[in-house]
Amino acid sequence: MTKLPEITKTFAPYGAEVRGVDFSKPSPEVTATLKTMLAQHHVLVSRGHPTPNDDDISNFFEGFGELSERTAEVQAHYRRLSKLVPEYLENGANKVGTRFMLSNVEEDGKKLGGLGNRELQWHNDQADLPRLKTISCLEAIDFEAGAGNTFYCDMYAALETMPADLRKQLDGIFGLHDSKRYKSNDGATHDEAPSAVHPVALAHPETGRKCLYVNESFTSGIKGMSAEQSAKLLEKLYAFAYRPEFIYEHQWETGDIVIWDNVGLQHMRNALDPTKRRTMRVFQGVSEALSMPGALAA
Ligand SMILES: O=C(O)CCC(=O)C(=O)O
Ligand SMILES: [Fe+2]
Repeated sequence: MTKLPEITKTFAPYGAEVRGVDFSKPSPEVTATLKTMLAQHHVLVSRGHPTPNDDDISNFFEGFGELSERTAEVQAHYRRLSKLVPEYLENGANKVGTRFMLSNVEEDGKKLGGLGNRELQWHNDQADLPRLKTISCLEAIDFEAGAGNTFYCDMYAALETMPADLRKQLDGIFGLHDSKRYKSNDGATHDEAPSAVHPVALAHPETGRKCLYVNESFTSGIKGMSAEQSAKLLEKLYAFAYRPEFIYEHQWETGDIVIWDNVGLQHMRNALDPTKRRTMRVFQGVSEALSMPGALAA
């Protein structure tokens, strides 16, 4: 019988440490258990396990849905991104479909991964694509204490605790998302950016629970509203949502594998401390469902 993972510790205001995830042995029971845990805890931290290899972790996530990195949209997205941030794909196998690395470390004149020490504002990964990426995952390959943590914000809680008059304004409206605001290292913008339209109050495709789905990195406006109206509403929503009681700060340790619900949670990081090493392996996770019928055509 498959041994099922267990929660060994919970964090505040959410997040949990999970023991017993063998990434080399995917099984439907393990996937189902982790999905239930994610619905409850949102962020799962696997700590103190052997580092899985790339193939194992890909097989493991395949149990959850279509691997995001294998979808045509994501491959096109990373091809564009690699023009902007070439080192993003330079982790030994400079092609789409392998692991991406994020790093502020340079060895022998070669960057170990992308993004350097750059700050990242609140976002859902790939919110600028029509297919929702339901799960995201990062592994700390080399993390020096104090290099820079990752922060998560619970957008289910944000939607559910919002004043009723503000919440009501969100019914039936749609956010416009693209990565034009994503800047390259030299400040150039992302002109060929893809775009997507998603409901502002968006239901998680599997649980049906609704969350607030606009974010300060990708959301350029609200469909059908003037720039001024959109900016005003978005500002109000962000002021409500990005507040301390909804935020979990993940304090990384080398070897941590963190899996999170990338629909109901947003994440960000501050600019990193350039004097401290930080290298993360990015697992693209899975992106299976469209946020609404017709989203691909949007
Ligand atoms: O480095 C981090 O803490 C987060 C990275 C991230 O959010 C991203 O690459 O999309
Ligand atoms: Fe991200």
